[in-house]
Parts: sequence; structure tokens; C-alpha cells
Amino acid sequence: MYYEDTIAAISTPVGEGAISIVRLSGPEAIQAVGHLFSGKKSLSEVPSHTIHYGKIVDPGTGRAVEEAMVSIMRKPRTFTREDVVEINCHGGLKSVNRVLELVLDQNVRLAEPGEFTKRAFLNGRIDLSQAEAVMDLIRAKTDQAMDVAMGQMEGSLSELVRKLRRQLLDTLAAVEVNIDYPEYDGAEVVTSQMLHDQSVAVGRRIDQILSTARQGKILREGLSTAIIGRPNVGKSSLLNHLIHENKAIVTDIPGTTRDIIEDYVNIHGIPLKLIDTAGIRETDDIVEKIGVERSRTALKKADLVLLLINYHDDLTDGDRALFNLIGKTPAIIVLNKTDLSLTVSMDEVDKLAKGRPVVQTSLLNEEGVSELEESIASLFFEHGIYQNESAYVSNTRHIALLKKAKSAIADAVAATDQGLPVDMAQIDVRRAWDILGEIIGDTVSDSLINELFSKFCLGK
Ligand SMILES: Nc1nc2c(ncn2[C@@H]2O[C@H](COP(=O)(O)OP(=O)(O)OP(=O)(O)O)[C@@H](O)[C@H]2O)c(=O)[nH]1
Ligand SMILES: [Mg+2]
Repeated sequence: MYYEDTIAAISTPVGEGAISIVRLSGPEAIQAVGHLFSGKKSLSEVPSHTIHYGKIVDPGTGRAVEEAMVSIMRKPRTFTREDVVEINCHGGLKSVNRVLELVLDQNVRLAEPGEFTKRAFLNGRIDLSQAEAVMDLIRAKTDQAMDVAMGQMEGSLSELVRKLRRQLLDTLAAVEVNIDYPEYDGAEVVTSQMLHDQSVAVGRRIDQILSTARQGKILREGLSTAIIGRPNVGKSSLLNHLIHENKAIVTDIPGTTRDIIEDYVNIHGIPLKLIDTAGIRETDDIVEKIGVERSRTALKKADLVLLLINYHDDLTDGDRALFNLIGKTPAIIVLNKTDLSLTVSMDEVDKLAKGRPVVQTSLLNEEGVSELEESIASLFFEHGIYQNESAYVSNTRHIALLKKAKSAIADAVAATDQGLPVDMAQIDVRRAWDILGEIIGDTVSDSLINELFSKFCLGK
């Protein structure tokens, strides 16, 4: 399927850069740029996948507006599977915009966000989950998030989903054969058993894929890390040290932080979404009260908790309550202010820590922060929050569909368990097959496709 029209957009980020690229795709791409290009050769005659130096000339005035390197890539060996031309401009934002304007005068229209990728998808160059991976790649915050997106772009999730669909289709085919040729009396029972076993196997595999979802989500969105503790223990100081910036206000007045402060940081390749909270204590101050409530909510949603305890103070009931509040969430206990004398009861801290790592810091003297970082990393890797599996699912849409497919499969298993007629389970299996198809875009509606691609950046 090839499009009639030719599209163009600036493919590099907006702003000053050494090079900006205007990219075109479509049947008129080469001709359109040919009209504007003045160089040694005519672009319509040059071989595919070559790059040419010349000037972009305004046909109206005959004046050169930009010096450029122009790449010519003829279909079908291109990203969109259409003719693609890239004009590498060297000037600033103004001149690249001028080049784009001239291009748009040549029977070329401005691309919608994601339209290049959409064409790649619709022309069969990539499937939907790969197209979504392109989007993830643009947004990837860390190397590992990048790996996940790359893996998905290379089709690892697609590969898994295709395998599952093939397995379901084979099962359905076998059922048809058995039903059409019931050569012996037991056909129905045997068929039902086969449907059951195959469904159980597929359901297990979906579970395995889904089990990577948590890791995938963390890599995408960051490990939600709540910094909690009594007022004045140094929570905001810790946030500032970890992000190497004075973002949160630090004072010696207890109750300084009133609202939640968030920032992202990359610790040993793990993306953390740090959340500095209001110190938790009983208070009559209405603003502080709200802040404290928010802290409790942040704590509930956290993937990781950093609980700060004052090294230079006795444990209070407030501290003990916080240990309880953590519950089962992975946590690290941080004893802060070690530059002052030891007052806290280490025995009691150890007892309350229940095996959770305890790290000592003096944020004032910048001591212990790298130990804390190490501790965060080892907790993350040891507890299998991270697994080096190439086929992560991290995309919310994929996860939702996998869950839906799993429930259809569970229905099939239940139907066979209850001894219902084979065609009941058959319908469920067929439904699971359809749902899985939505992940790779084999069975999706046009409106969904438009919505997904509109989330892309312009020029992608
Ligand atoms: N001596 C010493 N003081 C520290 C240390 N870390 C932080 N402080 C001081 O403790 C005070 C409180 O620090 P913050 O980071 O504002 O504490 P907080 O936990 O965010 O406090 P609230 O927002 O009020 O809950 C400030 O005066 C800091 O300079 C430390 O390691 N040693
Ligand atoms: Mg604070």
C-alpha cells in the first residue's frame, strides 16, 4: 500500500544544533527537493542511498538560502518503504524553517506527528509493537530502558506474540479436523482435552511475559522511591544530594517541606523517581497535615522506600510507626547526621530493620551517599526487580491486552474443565487469538492506529 502524497517535517529537535534535518517521504520526495537543489548532479539521476553536497535555492528569487547535504534513499529499502530524502542543513533554526517552507511549496504537505513511523507500519516495514518501540526509544530515560525499547523494536515481543497466535491457530485447526472427522466415539473428549492442555500452556506463557511487566514499567517510568522520615531528619538534603542540585528547600525548621517534590535520577543505570515528602508527624498545622497525608499516599505507591532516622536523637514512637508503615515494600534505612554523636539505639534500629539494609550518612559532610547508591542498586538487582530478559513488556497497552488475552484463555480452560461443548472453548481461544493480534496491529482499528501514532514527535 503506497500513499499518494508526499510529506515533510523537521526531524531533529527544535532549537539550536549543529545540524537540522528536513525529512521527506513519498512519491514526489526526490523531485520536490530536485527543484530546490543546486549541486553537481541532478538528484533524479543519482543512485539510491547516496549523499550530495549543494545549495538549496529559493526558486522565487533564485537566491541560495542554505548550504546542505542531501541524502537520497529510494524505495523500498527505506524506513517508510517510500522514497525518502533528508536535507541536512547547517544553519540555525531560521534557515531550516525556510528550507521546510520551500519544500512545502512543492506539492508536499507537512507531516503529522508520527506519520513517518505510521507509514512504515502501514507499508508493512514494522509491526505495531515495533512502532510503539520507536516512540519509547525517543523517550527512553536510561540505557536499560533503551535496551528494552531496542529489543522491542527488533521485534522480540512481536516474535513471542506471533508464536502464541500460531499455537492458538494450530489448536483451532486441530479442533476443526477432529470435529469434521469424528472417526471414533471419543473424538469429543480427546479434542476437549487437547484444547484444555494447549490453553493451559498458552496461559502459562502469557503469565511469564506479564511477569516482566513490572520491571518494564520501572525501566520506563522510573522506580518510584519515597524518602520518608520524621521532620528535620534530612530528607530534602538527601534528595538534593542524590540529584546533585539544590532543588528542595532545606532549613533547620521542622516541617519545612510541605508538599511533595519529585525528580528523576539515574543510579547505576536504574531510573529513580525520587519523591521528597513532608516529615510525618502528628500536627495541627493544616498545610502540614495535608502534606503528611500526601506522604502516606506516596509511601503506599512507592516501589522503594528510603526511611531516614536521626543518628543523633533517640528513636521516637513516630520513627517506630514509620517502620511499621513501610510494610512489605523494599526499603533502606538511612541513619543520618553521623557527624554528630551517636544517640540512637543501634540495637533497636537493627531489630526494627528486620534485615533491611541500614546505611549511615552525614549529608552535611557528604558522607555515605555513594554507599547508599550502592545499596539501592544491589537491592534492585538482587531482588529480581531487574532481570536481563530481552522481551519485556513495558507498554501499558500491551500489558492490558495480554491480561485480556489471558482471561479469554482462562475462560477456555474453565469451559473444558466444566465439560462444556468444545465450541464454547473454541470461541474463547479464537477471542484470545484476536486480542493478541491487536498487540502487533494485525487486528486493530484505524482509529486506534491514528491515536497511537499521533502521540509521536513531529518528524518521526
Ligand atoms: N549535622 C547535620 N545536619 C544535617 C545533616 N543533614 C541535614 N542536616 C540539617 O538538618 C536540617 C533539616 O534538613 P532537611 O533536609 O530540611 O530535613 P527534612 O527531613 O527535609 O525536614 P522537613 O522538610 O522539615 O521534614 C537542616 O538544617 C540541614 O542542614 C547531617 O548529616 N548532619
Ligand atoms: Mg524537607
